[in-house]
Amino acid sequence: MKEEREEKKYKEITEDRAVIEIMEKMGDEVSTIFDRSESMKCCPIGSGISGICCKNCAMGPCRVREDKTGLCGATMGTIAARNLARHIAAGAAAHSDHGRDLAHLLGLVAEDKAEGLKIKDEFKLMKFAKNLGVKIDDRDIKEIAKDTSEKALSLFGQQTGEIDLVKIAPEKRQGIWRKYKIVPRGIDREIVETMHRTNMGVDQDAEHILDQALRTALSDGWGGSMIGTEITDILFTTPEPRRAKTNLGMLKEGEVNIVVHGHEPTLSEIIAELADDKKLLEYAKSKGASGINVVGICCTANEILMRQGIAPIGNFLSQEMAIMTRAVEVMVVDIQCIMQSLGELAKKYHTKLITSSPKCKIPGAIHMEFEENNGVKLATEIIRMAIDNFKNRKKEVYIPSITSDLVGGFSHEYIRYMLGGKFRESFRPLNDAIIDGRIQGVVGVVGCNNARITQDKYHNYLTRELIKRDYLVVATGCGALSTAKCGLMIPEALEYAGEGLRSICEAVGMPPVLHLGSCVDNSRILTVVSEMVSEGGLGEDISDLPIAGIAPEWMSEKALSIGSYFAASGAYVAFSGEPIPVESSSEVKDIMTKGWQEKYGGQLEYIADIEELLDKVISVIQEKRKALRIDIKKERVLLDMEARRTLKDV
Ligand code: SF4
Ligand code: MSK
Repeated sequence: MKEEREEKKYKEITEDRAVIEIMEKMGDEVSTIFDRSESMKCCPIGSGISGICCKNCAMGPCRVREDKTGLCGATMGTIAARNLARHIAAGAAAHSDHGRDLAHLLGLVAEDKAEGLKIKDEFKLMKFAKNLGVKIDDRDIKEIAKDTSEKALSLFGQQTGEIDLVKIAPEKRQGIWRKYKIVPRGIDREIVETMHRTNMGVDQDAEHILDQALRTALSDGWGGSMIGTEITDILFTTPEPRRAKTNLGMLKEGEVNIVVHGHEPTLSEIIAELADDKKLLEYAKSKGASGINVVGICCTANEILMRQGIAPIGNFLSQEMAIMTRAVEVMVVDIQCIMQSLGELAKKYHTKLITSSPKCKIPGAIHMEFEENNGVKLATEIIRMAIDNFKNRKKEVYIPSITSDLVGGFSHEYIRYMLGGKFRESFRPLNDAIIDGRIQGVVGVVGCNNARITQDKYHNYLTRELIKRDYLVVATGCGALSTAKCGLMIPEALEYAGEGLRSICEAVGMPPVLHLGSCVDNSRILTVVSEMVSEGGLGEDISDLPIAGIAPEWMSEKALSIGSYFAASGAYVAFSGEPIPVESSSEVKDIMTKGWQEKYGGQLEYIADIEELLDKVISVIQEKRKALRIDIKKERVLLDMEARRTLKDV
């Protein structure tokens, strides 16, 4: 009976069998995020369900309701808009600062000042340089790279005008942004202005504040994140699909296990490459290990999965579980989504937790700072430290023997190639499949895990329901890893797909769910939808396309920035799980739904009930199909030559 109760409890916290096993075996030894989420309930004011709190000056914090203002007279709508805008600014800052580092790194690589790194995708460099207006002609590749780095960096400090990358968006979309004055002028500028405008006593009109929040979010999606994605491809290659395996079962008992975690690809790429180094392998063997096993967590995992086929062993909520297997010699973390609890947790095991970014230190961790000119040296040192730590495993390891296959790494370039073939690469086949109804639409199921919701449950449920109904799903971030863990990211998952989607996926040779990468790689989805528009047949703007985005288990401020840049780009976006922190303000909710829909053709809303959310996403897409007049299924008619001659319009 007790066991049954325990089993039930674990099923409520996660759908991941490997996490359940670890919690069952080791859960009593330590406190995990699941324990803490039980003992500490969410603050209803902060989540915006029963009230809104402002602490933007020392006369507060002021807790307000619809009928009660703050000391300065700030209304609930103003405060909710200000709070959301600040969250978006923080999310945009995180993505964009990541992009800035890569832009800086590209310049150092061009000058041969970054140890172990080189330009791996020259073709992509040319394309990106062109988009930034950098002269190409027959100039040396390193000169082009240097200028591209400088131009990309200049977008952060740009003060006026428009950031160049918005020109990738359809013309009509750019016109909408110009009409409402939300084209980003410079990436840092928009973040700073949002912080200024939301300071005590500045911008007090909710709609006006939220327009600036959208401009800030756009500077992330079409700016910082896009720079991050493009330069990562230039330096580490543009992803192509790779078969790999996922989940905690990819840790290896007899090998030295190194987990890379966070968001940056740089050091982790070098560590993954060096794991095959003969000398290091010999050193590992001399210490009793049979090999060196590099695996990943969160978006660092997505980055190295896409380019090196390295196994992601889990998403956000699995990070503590990895250490609890007692099999991890070293966990190297860089930036974002790293739980502070890892510091204390690692002390209870033999795991060495290493922080590698100059931006992140964690109490209890060893700080070994990555600098662009010490990559190989530092990676070697870390691997040797892991090997030396192998003998220190205190107790018997426990690795759940649970893995799933996956195919990961669909860049927009590869999708074009996959759809059209080597000489005719294009999005035409996708648009045609949508027009003839075999694919009903494209839905991004993206974003985090959240300890307040059963891990992976919503991601997996929605993905299954969507592919069953002939919607192609694209996934990024931790959501992508949820889907991969439950086995939906392989061609074999086509047995769960509807007939139409299956026929297209079989013809092209792709799974029904496409792994597009990490959180910054949501910018790849912007490129895909822009290309779908320019391919023709599905309207003139992103807002005409039968597409939608869902972040069903969102947690990070970055998700709010992503959701907002998609809404500002013309997509319907729904969040579930925990509410967006504006729920108490009907004024702000109206602006973000009806208001944004009218102005920008997209919107962002929270829907608690997952069935309701699914119905809403489907009805929005079906409305778009109707508006495009592709809602009625046409029978495919095969014409002979005589019948063709009678056709007037071909
Ligand atoms: Fe209160 Fe106004 Fe100060 Fe906010 S800015 S804490 S609402 S007085
Ligand atoms: S890691 S931002 S929990 S997706 Fe990109 Fe996952 Fe969300 Fe972090």
